[in-house]
Amino acid sequence: MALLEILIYPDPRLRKKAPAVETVDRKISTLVDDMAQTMYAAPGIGLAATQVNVQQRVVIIDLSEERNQLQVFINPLISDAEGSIETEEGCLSLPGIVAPITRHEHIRVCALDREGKPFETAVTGLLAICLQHEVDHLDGKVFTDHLSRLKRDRIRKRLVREAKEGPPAPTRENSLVI
Ligand code: GNR
Ligand code: NI
Repeated sequence: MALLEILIYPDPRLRKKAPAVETVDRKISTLVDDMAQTMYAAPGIGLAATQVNVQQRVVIIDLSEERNQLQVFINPLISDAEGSIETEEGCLSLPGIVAPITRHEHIRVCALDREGKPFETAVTGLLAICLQHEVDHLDGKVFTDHLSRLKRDRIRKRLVREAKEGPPAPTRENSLVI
């Protein structure tokens, strides 16, 4: 297993649209293991391959308290999106930033599991939110793309400044709440 480097916005590599995985082979399995180690260490509840500079449609999510229920979505396709729900989203590629984002509350997703077997499931709530956030990453989008240009620019400038000056001391008050 290997800890991977997470790209920080506005890294232009976060803007690439990832192509579909053609075959779920040992390489993909290793990628999933490395992504899981990286997500658990961060810590985060989800991670898209785009964030670790791998251009492949691979997403992992673990919403469990014990951090032992990894869900793998290869080539995820969202359909039947319904309802809307607003939550404070964060992103490992935008450290220290949270903002309220509106997503669909209920979706269907079909994907391949880590064995390459197709499955389809209806998901709701935080899992639905997280999946939409991760599929956005695979399409080269980040959550600030859902905000006004003013808010997006403020966040981008803050992250550019922090990349130069180093992050602020880790006090709770440093979180930029839009
Ligand atoms: O760890 C994460 N938390 C989170 C909270 C609300 C909505 C989405 C997320 S995903 C994020 C990890 C991440 O950046 N995934 O791309
Ligand atoms: Ni993210």
